[in-house]
Amino acid sequence: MKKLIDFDKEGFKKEVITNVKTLYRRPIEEATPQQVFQAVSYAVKDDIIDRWIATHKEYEKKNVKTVYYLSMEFLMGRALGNNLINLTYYDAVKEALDELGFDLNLIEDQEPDAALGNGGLGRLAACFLDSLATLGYPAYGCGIRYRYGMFKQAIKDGYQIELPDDWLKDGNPFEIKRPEYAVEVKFGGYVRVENRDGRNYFIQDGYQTVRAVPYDVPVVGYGNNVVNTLRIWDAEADQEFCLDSFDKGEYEKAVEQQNLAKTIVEVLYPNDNHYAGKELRLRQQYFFISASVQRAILKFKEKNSDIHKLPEKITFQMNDTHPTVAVAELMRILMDEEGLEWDDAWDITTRTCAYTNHTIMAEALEKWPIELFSRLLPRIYQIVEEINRRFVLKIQSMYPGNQDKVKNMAILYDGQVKMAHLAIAGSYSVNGVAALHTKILEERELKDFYEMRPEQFNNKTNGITQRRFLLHGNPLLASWITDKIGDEWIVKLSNLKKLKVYATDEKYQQEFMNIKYQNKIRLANYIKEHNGVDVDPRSIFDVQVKRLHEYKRQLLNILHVMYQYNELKTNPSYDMYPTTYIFGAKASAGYKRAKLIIKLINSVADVINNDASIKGKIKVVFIENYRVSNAELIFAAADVSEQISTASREASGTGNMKFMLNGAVTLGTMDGANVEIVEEVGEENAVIFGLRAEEVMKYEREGGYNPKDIYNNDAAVRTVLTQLINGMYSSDDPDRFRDLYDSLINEDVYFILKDFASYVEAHRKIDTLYRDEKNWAKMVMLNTACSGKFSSDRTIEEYAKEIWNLKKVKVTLD
Ligand code: CJB
Repeated sequence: MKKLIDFDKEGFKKEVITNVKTLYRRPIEEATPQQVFQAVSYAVKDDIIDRWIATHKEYEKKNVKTVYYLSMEFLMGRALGNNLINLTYYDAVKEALDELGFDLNLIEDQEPDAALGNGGLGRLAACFLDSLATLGYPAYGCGIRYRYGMFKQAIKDGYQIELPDDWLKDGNPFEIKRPEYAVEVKFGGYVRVENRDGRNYFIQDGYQTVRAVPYDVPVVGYGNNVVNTLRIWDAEADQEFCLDSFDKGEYEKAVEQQNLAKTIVEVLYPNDNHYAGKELRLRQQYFFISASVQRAILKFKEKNSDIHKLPEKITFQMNDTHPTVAVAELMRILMDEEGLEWDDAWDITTRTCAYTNHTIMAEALEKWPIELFSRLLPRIYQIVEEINRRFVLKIQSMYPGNQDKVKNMAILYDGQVKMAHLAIAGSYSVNGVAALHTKILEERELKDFYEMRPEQFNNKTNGITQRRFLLHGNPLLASWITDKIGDEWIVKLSNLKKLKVYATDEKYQQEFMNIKYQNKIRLANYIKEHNGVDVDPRSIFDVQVKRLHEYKRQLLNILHVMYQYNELKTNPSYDMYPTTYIFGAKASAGYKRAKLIIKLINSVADVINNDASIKGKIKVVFIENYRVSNAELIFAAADVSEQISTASREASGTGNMKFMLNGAVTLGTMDGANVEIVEEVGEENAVIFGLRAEEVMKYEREGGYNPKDIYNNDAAVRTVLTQLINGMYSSDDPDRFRDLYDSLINEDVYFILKDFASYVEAHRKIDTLYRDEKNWAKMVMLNTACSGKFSSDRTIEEYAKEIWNLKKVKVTLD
């Protein structure tokens, strides 16, 4: 691995020992692993801080343009290992700790995941931060310092249980509180108009305030001295809680403010691709947006005197609809605080904001009841009303008399504030996250907006960081690759294509497959330790890990397992390669059907894993508490990557890319970025099945299809469906899974039965391909070799050039 700095091993060891002493009043021999983790992290932070300061000095000196990535979610995972990797001294620290008698892997395991996100959207934000720092682009991530992150999942009697994620209980060694940058955020009250010197000023009165206090977390670039900032906001009561107050009114007000502040940042909403419409969620959104935008403007003004230059120095990139209140907040600041007129403010705002759409799922697009929105954010609501009034005039002048256009595009309609429409009206760029997704936005979901302003739309296919998901997560493969092609792939993933020549060479095939085998053993050990299930590393590891959602079709996967089990039991000539089906998924706490699917997977696992008669041909494993840290082990060990969403529904997917990078074959539908994966690796090196997006959308236009036709004509489907309600997997309560049965037989909105036969065939194909060892090795090696496009470095270069207009900065240390 590239050496950035001469690592002073002895100095580092001393610092760790001193840290244990000063933090815990203990000699290192008596320190717990958690204490060693803290001490090591503080020693690493020491190195980070110098680079952090140098980076910001450089940014200020050059007065650079900065992107503010506004996101409700940053699914960062653990920091220590990643920071060591990016400081380029992971191996050296490992050695230093060895000498002190500690195993770095075990020390890393002491760190809780920073799970400030749900799934793909939050993890994408984290990968983007890694790439921005590595490429040397000035950037802030802006989010919320949730007191409790994504819940911890336990499985009890096959059911998901949610436990609070108290991730800050031992303290977060990398963060720094910055009270000097605190700002006030106002909620509620009313707006009064005051005329001064012939101009109307809008003043919010009778409001409650919350103090937003930032915590900065360093984001270390790979081997380049750049350290960017993830700024997450905590909320504090505005007034000191005055315990001596005998004035009951004052006392109650103080308590109220304390509670308001506390509840805002209390917990991450555990919904993925679904919004619940809760008032507290809107509070969270405005809280972090107002704080982030206010702070960004203050910082801008330190170096720039003309507010009209804002678009030259800042882009606010809005990660989905969640932060789109930023459009109105920026308008508020420009008009009410900077004194600009509407047109001027609007011109600046619409050249400063940009919006990324991450989903076409209707239930994910946020719409707030006007009643709630205007009560909570009275001044912001006024501004939204005016934005809407002008926007509707524009629609009417472009399409006179066309009421449908107004209905489809207005920001305020049917008593609701439509956040996606606000985002589009207020942004200079709207992007989708994979080619197919962007096409669907342009041609269907956002067609009217696209027709009005096609130049606003663009695609930025998602990516992932190879630093975490290969260099850190799969050290064996990483060093094999470096052996073959040098280590530049760490910052230039397209180099992996140089591996193609090895894919047909038997010696290298064996090396590659041996690494896969070692990684499978590592995962098998994890499964044994956490699930108590023995799995055979020689079996096919067929993996589906992602959030549980009906559109992602974990149900299709488990129905197929049930089908295969039937074949094994009843068809003497049925032959299959031993396969371990591995699942990992959290379901939103309130998503009943998703939770029932988890129970089904575990119930099927119970029956099949305990049936000796099938001689272990099928094993089913549900990995508890799927999260970033165990994901790294899982991707490295997979043979088959299940990416089986209903075509058109998965905007992109990013797990698909992590599997590919680590040498797994995609078994998937032509959805999201799967389309581009197949384009890169070739159809012969993936297994594709099911309806295409156009076919799905055609059925939908024509009112769906009739699942009963399939039930009536396909005996295998019939048998499997019957087993959902005959007690085979729920002997204590045969009706347990009836809801799943009913959903399939009556509507099947996700085309599970429709795609079933094709899915069965796809699995047969995997089985045949896997038996041909040489060809399989070639396939998986080509998957790794062709995954270069899917680095988030490529994605970020595209954003930086085509949307943000950022310049790279070089940082040197004195
Ligand atoms: N996505 O994770 C979420 N949550 C949402 O609320 C909406 C979308 C996902 O975003 C990822 C990053 O763009 C996509 O890869 C994924 O397809 C999408 O579901």
